[in-house]
Amino acid sequence: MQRAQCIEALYPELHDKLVVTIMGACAQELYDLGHRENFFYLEHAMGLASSIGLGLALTLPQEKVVVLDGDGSVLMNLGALATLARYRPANLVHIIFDNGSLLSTGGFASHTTEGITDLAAIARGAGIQQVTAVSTFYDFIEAAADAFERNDLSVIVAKVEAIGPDHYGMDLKLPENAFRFERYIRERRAQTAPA
Ligand SMILES: Cc1ncc(C[n+]2csc(CCOP(=O)(O)OP(=O)(O)O)c2C)c(N)n1
Repeated sequence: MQRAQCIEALYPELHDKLVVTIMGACAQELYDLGHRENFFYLEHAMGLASSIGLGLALTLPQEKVVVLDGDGSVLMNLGALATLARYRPANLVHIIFDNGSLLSTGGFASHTTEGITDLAAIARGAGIQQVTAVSTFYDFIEAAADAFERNDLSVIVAKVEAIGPDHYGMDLKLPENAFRFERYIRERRAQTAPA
């Protein structure tokens, strides 16, 4: 299973959700499908995409928040899983694409390579109730559909091949993306606020 294929399948479902991705390959794959104002690509701050997602989910309970993460990034900030479990925002879906690799910076093996570290087990041990580990495209689609419908914190660990885009480059710098994302949220809140 390839992450790009998974993201492409998710894409139509993401139009009404707040989406936070890690940097590099994952961000590029989503961006290449067509940027939307509800997408935020967290550059540089490895390991913090789920922390940003948690903050959004807690402060915007009417929104569904989707975090697209990577194994290397999650390993950089494992405590975030315990924090997610503790606050358990019902509107957060955390998808970890586990390619066993730090792909975006050259493809060095991560701790999940060859089954050494089991991120789904860590998420369960952190106290997250809804954790699904998948390795086929069909199971991924089913797990994502369930998580999007479920009103509970959900984590999906998707084993994917260590394959990324053949190019990098987004015409959207981090500050511009952040300002526009914030404006999108503000305008959406104004539209949906009770009169
Ligand atoms: C604290 C920190 N260390 C290192 C980097 C450099 N870096 C950027 S992306 C990346 C790899 C990310 O790996 P993963 O989350 O597994 O995603 P993948 O690239 O495999 O899609 C690294 C090491 C960084 N941005 N921040």
